[in-house]
Amino acid sequence: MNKSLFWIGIVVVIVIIIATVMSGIGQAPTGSGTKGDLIVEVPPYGEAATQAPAAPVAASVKEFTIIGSNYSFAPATLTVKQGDTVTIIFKNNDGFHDLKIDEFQAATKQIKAGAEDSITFIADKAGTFEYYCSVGKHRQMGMKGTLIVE
Ligand SMILES: [Cu+2]
Repeated sequence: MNKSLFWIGIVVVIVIIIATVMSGIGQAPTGSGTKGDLIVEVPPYGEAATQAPAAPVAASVKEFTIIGSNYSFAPATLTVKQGDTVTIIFKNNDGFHDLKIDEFQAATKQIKAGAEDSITFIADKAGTFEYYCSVGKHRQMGMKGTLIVE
């Protein structure tokens, strides 16, 4: 009697495991771990779970800090990938400056020494672009840099 109860117990456990696995396959990968480790080991579920976050990785967010002074930017070259969301934090060390990139309609405010402003844009065009200071003749005096979108 005890022995048959034992086997009924085993069958019940197996049925519960199968039911849990099947429900895991049927569900969209929500990423919630409420079903426990058992679900993670089922290949269709595991692959879906690792593919889900892959989409946002393709277009990444790049953040740079550019220091402005009389009359240059540092760094003077930035390289990003096409499609990247680019944020430039412009910190002005001395003088009165801004930072503009015409092709992406991106421009900081004109700011005093010690101030900072930032711009964010999507680098949706490949090529080589110039960022520059639009105050006075600063651009002609060399206050410019190169943005490479590859
Ligand atoms: Cu300037």
